[in-house]
Amino acid sequence: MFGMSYVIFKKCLALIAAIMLLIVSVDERNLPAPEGARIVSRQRYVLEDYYMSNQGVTNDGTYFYFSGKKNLGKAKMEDGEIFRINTSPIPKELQELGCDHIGGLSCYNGIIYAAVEDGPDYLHPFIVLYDAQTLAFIGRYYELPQQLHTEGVPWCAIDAERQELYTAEWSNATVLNVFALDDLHLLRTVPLSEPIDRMQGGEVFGGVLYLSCDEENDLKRVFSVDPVTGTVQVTFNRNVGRAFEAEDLTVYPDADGTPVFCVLDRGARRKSMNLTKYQTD
Ligand SMILES: [Ca+2]
Repeated sequence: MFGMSYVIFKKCLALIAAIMLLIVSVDERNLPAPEGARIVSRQRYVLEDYYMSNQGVTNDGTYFYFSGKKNLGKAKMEDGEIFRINTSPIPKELQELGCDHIGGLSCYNGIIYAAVEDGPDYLHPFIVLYDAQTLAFIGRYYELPQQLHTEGVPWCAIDAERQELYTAEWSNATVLNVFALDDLHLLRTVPLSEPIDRMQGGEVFGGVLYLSCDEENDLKRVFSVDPVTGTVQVTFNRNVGRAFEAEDLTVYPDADGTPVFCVLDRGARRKSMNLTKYQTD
């Protein structure tokens, strides 16, 4: 009897998911094509997958790792299906400080580095470390200088070659913060050639920091920053439309070593997430 109920429950969920996917695809019908890049593919997440994937994304070449506000998720890159979750990843002592939001992710050497912040005063910006295999908290976190993160710490990006981790103020950022990867002490700040607004996430590829920005226009551009010189450039316009909220991004090489940019967007109805893959022209 229980078995039959479970089968019916799963079929109902699948039907609801199919209807939701149909509805959210309507929101994307008239979006203009990106400029400076083309869309390779797009994956949509609804229902419980939405809650696992609405903030952060990173990859290790085999798996995508996602964060929701209070969750972590893991998917094989080949199919994008989320198969492992952690529904209570924020350590208790950080929760007691008011930390209730996981933002952007980056990963290195089997460890996920997650930006975790409190609110509404943003007094405690943290980087919290998780085991990439299990998604379990590994017992290490680092509090970042609050005066450099007055609006929290929405993302972090690891530069494996330079053994550094980057953050910045969420909006109107004028400097890039550079930390040593081993113990996250501040090494320096690098002035940016122009301020960047509403940065939602980043990743380093080929020595360049790429950033997803939730601009208050329809472009939702991807920017690049040279972490040494601070030079800011536009990489491409996504033309996603302001009804969507741009979130984190991650980058991986295709078979030829050319970068594939994977950007998360929260859908117009805030019930779905898109992971869209782009390659530049
Ligand atoms: Ca990321």
